[in-house]
Amino acid sequence: MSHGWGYGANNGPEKWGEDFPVANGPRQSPINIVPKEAQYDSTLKSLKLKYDPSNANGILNNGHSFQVDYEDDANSSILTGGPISGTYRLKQFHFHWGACDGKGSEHTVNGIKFPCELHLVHWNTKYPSFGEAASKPDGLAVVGVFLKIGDANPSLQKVLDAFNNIKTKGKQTFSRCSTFYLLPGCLDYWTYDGSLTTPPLLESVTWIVCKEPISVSCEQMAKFRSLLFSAEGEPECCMVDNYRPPQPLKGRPVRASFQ
Ligand code: SG4
Ligand code: ZN
Repeated sequence: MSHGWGYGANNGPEKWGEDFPVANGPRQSPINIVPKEAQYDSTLKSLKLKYDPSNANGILNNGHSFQVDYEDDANSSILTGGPISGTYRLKQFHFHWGACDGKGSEHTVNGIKFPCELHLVHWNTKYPSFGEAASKPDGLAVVGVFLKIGDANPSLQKVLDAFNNIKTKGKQTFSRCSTFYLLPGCLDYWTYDGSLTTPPLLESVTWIVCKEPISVSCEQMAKFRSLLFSAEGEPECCMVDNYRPPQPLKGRPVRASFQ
């Protein structure tokens, strides 16, 4: 991987293990979720997400995805309940998507891929910072939400409107793009112990994958695909297929919050 990791033939998920041996570790993500093999766990609590859109800090094209960063110096946007104990703070959210609608999600359900998957990344406030939490087994909790083609999603529009300013790698816009409520109506979820889905692939993530998708229109998906992996002045390379395929379960239980 001479030019750093990415999603291309020469630096994509198949090659990540060369620089990051944990790629073949015991709790890698994403996974294929097989609903009939998930164990209903009546002790799982309901998810409590309290998000303050006014502490969204700006949108960044990091050359792998784009992310909306949050100020995380106070408990303004937090996740509690669900499979976790304590309080986890929202750090950022980002997406993974395909070149066409038949692929793009990282998790799959019965082998089925969705066109896009949203990840809301939180860190455990029992640690002093995101950086410290990111290497602890209970350091991070990521809520995954599938997107399926349907009506245009008004909550996405504010983010999409910023895309002209973050077309290339390294671009950032500080417009306080507020008002996302990007969660499905029903918060039933599957949960399992996993990892970051990009290098450094740290095995520190409690995954919480929502059963119910949210909607996105074809036109909105087309806008995602107009972003570039490449930096300004480099040959243009469309930001598509920025997902890692499912990894071996290796005996891990997948629990369901619903019957
Ligand atoms: C995306 O590349 C994000 O933009 C990254 O955010 C994120 O890394 C990475 O995905 C992995 O996160 O939920 N898919 S994932 O496991 O959150 C981290 C940043 O680079 C460390 C900040
Ligand atoms: Zn992600």
